[in-house]
Amino acid sequence: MIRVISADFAKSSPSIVEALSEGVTEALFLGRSNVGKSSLINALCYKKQLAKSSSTPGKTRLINFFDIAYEDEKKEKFNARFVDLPGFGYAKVSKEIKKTWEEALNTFIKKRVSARLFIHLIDARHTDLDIDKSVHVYISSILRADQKILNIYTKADKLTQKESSAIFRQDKNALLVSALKKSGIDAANERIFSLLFGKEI
Ligand SMILES: Nc1nc2c(ncn2[C@@H]2O[C@H](COP(=O)(O)OP(=O)(O)OP(=O)(O)O)[C@@H](O)[C@H]2O)c(=O)[nH]1
Ligand SMILES: [Mg+2]
Repeated sequence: MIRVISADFAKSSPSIVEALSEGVTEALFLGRSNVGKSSLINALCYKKQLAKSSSTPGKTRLINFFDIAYEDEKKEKFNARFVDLPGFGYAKVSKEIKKTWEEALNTFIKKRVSARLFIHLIDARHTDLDIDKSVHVYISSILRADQKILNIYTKADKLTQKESSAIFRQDKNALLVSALKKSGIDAANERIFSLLFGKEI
């Protein structure tokens, strides 16, 4: 089994210009505002307030970098970074601010050489939203040969048994997680690790 043995805040930056230097393999967490990006990062790292989460949408306004160390069964260590991003589609700011944020976010996503994995978070209760379709189309359109996309369904604790079965019928390998109940977290970490480092575990 793979484990996160350390996770530390590294830096916040408003744009790619101030971002950490490239080099460490990165997983970018994206999805609509309030879907649970920051909460999932905390759960994956077994920490409570590493990434700031809030019930008010639009909490994450900067690009936040976290240094992660994984350890495999043979005690080999692997360094990675998790990048917590502002949510797409947060409307409650002025058009001008929204435009500035979205441009900064798009530039970062497109230009970040170290980005190897786009983790697209989708609310398990609403798997068919237009905004998620646009996010998917957008990431697919800029995806380089060395990059992958992983979908993770969040807030699984809010689903009935019947609703979660429906998700698995659509996609038998679906990753369904709850940051609240800490379910699906180990499976998510293993999938993220193997996509980042190309290793099956
Ligand atoms: N029930 C439940 N609530 C969750 C879960 N994950 C996150 N939440 C709640 O959803 C809200 C938003 O969580 P965040 O992690 O801040 O979401 P975010 O995607 O980072 O939001 P922005 O930074 O605004 O884009 C908070 O009130 C969380 O407590 C979960 O697994 N289950
Ligand atoms: Mg956030």
